[in-house]
Amino acid sequence: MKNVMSSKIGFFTVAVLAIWLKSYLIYLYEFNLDIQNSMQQFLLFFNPLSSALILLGIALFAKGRKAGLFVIILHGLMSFLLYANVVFYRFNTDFITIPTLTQTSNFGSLGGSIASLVAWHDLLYLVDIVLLVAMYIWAKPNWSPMRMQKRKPMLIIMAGMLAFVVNLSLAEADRPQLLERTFDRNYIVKYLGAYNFTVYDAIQNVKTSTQRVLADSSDITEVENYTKNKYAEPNEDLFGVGEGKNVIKIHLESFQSFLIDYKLHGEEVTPFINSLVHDQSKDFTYYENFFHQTEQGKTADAEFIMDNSMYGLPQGAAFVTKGNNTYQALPAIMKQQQGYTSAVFHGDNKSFWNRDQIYKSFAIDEFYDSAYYNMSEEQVIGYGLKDKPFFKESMPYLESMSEPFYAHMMTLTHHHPYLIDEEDATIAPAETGDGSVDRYFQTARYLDESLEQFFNDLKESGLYEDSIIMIYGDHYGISQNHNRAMQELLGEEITPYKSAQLQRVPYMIKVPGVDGKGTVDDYAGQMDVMPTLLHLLGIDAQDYIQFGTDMFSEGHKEFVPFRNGDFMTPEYSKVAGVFYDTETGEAIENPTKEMQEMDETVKRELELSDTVLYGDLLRFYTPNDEWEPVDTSNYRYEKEE
Ligand code: GP9
Ligand code: MN
Repeated sequence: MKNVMSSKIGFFTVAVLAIWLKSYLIYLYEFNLDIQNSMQQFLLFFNPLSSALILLGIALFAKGRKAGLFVIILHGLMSFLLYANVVFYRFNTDFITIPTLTQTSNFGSLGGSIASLVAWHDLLYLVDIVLLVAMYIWAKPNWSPMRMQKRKPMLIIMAGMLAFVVNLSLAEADRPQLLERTFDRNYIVKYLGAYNFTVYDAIQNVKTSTQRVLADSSDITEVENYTKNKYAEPNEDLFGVGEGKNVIKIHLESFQSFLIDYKLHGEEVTPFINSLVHDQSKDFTYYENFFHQTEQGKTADAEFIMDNSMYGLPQGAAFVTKGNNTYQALPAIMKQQQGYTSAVFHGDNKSFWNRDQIYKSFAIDEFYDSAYYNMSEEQVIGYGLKDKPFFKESMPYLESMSEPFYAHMMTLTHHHPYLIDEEDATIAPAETGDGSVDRYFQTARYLDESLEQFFNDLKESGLYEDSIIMIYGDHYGISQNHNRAMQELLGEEITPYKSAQLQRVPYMIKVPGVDGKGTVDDYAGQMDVMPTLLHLLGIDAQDYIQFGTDMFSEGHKEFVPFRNGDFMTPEYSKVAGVFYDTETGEAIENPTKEMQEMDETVKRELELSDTVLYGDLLRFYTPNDEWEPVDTSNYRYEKEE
């Protein structure tokens, strides 16, 4: 012991081991990080090391005995950051982010109860600090008063960086695009640790605030001119027909339109959904040329687009990186204009995709996340709750909502890698040898059955008849990495053009009192859903900044931009830089002027949407006299016990 302590390096080593061990214990006992495999288990253990080496390593540049003091100070700061997260987590089941620190409302409610969030056993988290101080006092006289050769701390910091690179590569192997796609705070802490998460969060915030500071109120004018010009007047026969009706919006996870009427082993894969498409009772209208417009934010992008009629970002998820912007979202408009209450139902942790933050800006009243459901082992698979228990257990919550309501039901089981328990599989897998493609049909069948069960329950509860019901697919489920298997199943070559065609997702809608039109072939995208719904409710979409147009309107614009700049129209389309005849799929060598202009329009539309998000421009925009900016402090998604 004396030997170890007789050198600064020995003291430093003890400090590193202490913070490493403490961090790991806190991860295990204080946070619920949902470790799913041994790689995640290993990374959870490994991740504090790099931060400890780098941060405490810096202290060793200090002269002589002071180095020890700096080690203690940095160790103390790391401990403080970690402990602050522990306390914050106990209340919010989430980690501290810079915006949460500045939102005093978060702490307002926390202030009074902070005492109740501190536990006696927390004193244990101080033990290492006390020990380090004692050791320092005791061992310091033996230390050399000289500055350490710079080489040593340099080497230590480099070792820390190396550990970080190894850590990040292993994390990316387990969860590709971990940082680019900005999934979930839980994931970053699980894979990279609480300290790296803070650094990551700080970088994100500097980026965001610079863009925001550079924007001013005149920037919104150009956007407003564009959207007002694109706006399509409501169809007179339908304007307001749905006023005061409950709205139930159902999310079909990863559901692509090719599943509709698809037969595997001679059986329909989704007989119930097919029956809605070929609806004999004329309830539903089905859009066969409806496309998702999502990017890396996947589900979150779909939600974002459909509730704001704006594009997600080219990189990452707007839900996460623009989670504190000002919005004039569908739930807020419905609430302010017609007194709707709103809720989202989803059997996953509420912080995934930063939902628990951004939903406040959308003025979503209730968020029934996994905390509201029975998440026992047999009810859960993959990301979270299985769809059948999800719909079942949602019914009482749905029935308890005050009317009129806007309810968003988000399924989860039909999600990559399409895991399914044997007892839930009612169709044999496909036989391409590509596991996730083969199972895709099984989880689609399960989703189909769960939807049928939900429809039966809606009918029984009396909610079906008089509600507007919308069903949509959020994004593709089978990526281009699976072209070989898809080729086999679809019996045709998957060219880039065909891949773009496969971005069709279902959209169907039932409006009480209005006959469904069966299958319609108009081209539309997720962007168009919000103005369509607003007009059905009798709210003019014109007041708001929206990039989509009412699908039922005569003036509906039939071009569907994709987030990467490609687009579809009924006549021609652009895919990966090449124009095609949409009908024949033939490449067009000499695009007409109209096609080139469309290309420009699409680019401009995407850019304008991005400026709104980057500059947080809606804070400068007042839609109409009645509009009240959303006060996020009115919303909280903690389940009351
Ligand atoms: C997670 C779920 C899945 O809560 O919404 O998201 P995805 O991976 O499809 O974006
Ligand atoms: Mn999804």
